[in-house]
Amino acid sequence: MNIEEIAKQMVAKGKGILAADESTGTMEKRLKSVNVESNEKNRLHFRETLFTSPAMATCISGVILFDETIRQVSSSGISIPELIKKNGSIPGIKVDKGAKSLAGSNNEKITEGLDGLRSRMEEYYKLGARFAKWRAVYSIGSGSPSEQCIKANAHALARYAALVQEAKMVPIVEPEVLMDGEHSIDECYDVTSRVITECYKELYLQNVNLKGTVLKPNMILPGASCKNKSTTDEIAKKTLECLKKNMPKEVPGVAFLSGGQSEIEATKNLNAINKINDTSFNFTFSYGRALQQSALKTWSKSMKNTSDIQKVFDHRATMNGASTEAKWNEKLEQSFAA
Ligand code: 5MM
Repeated sequence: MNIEEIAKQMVAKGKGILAADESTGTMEKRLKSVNVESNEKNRLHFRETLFTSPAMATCISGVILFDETIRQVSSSGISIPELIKKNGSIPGIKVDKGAKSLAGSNNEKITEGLDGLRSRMEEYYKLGARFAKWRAVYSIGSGSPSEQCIKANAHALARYAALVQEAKMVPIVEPEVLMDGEHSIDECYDVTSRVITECYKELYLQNVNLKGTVLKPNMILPGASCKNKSTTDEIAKKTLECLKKNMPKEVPGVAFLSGGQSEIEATKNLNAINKINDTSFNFTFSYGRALQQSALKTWSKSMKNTSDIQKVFDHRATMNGASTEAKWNEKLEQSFAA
């Protein structure tokens, strides 16, 4: 498959991406929150339980892996990327080295990881990855994000994307405007517009083939501590408007991050966006927390009970799959029998 075909498959209707690329530090926090020790064996066990779940074939188009996981071997003896492929999904890899302090800024972040990326991409291709992910983060605050932060991160995202395409893989471009803070939904709209516009300026400059990319943005939401809450319809309307205005038509689709929304909110909002989608873009999910939270809790209670854990994960994946086609509703949500 060429990169344009892979990108289309990643955002195909009815399916979405499982973001299982938590770095060791983040995984430690997640496992600690359910009182499980974070070691290599436990991290692999949880992830393998999801990767062998029936919903992988029906609702998951791709899985983003962390460097540790792409090198691991499953209990059935095949490598993790092979296992993912066998279950009908595309293996991908997170290649950034994390958001670090941006020199000369007021506490803002720049995502690092460009040095040596060309040779790392060659290796990841050999290991089976067919797409990659790089996440930039932006906080909303007084004077933030600055032009400096927006431009520096857009440049890095575009340089990354060009290197990924050179290695015949699809870059997921993830500029995440964080939900933390008291900002309004309109401030989120404005900042996200500036961030996305700058990303595409840089992607053009670096000659990235937009048909072979996927955008992974935040939805347009009020800050988590904002007093004025927004309705699902308002979130959907503003998210669609923002992306319509700032995304080039060539991009095949969008795979949203969940960014701290609850599992149900993330599903509901995606469904509402798809209900009013009048564009050529496919809107799907690339959720980490909003796909894994309940499954992680179930796993922590009884690691050996694979069928219960997979039931919980399959339900979430199925609900989000339905949302990509605007077919989700409360009744469907309640259909889950634990
Ligand atoms: C799954 O979490 C990803 C990796 O996080 P760290 O590098 O901080 O360990 C993260 O990039 C994720 O892919 C996106 O933020 C989407 O995840 P959510 O949980 O926001 O849907």
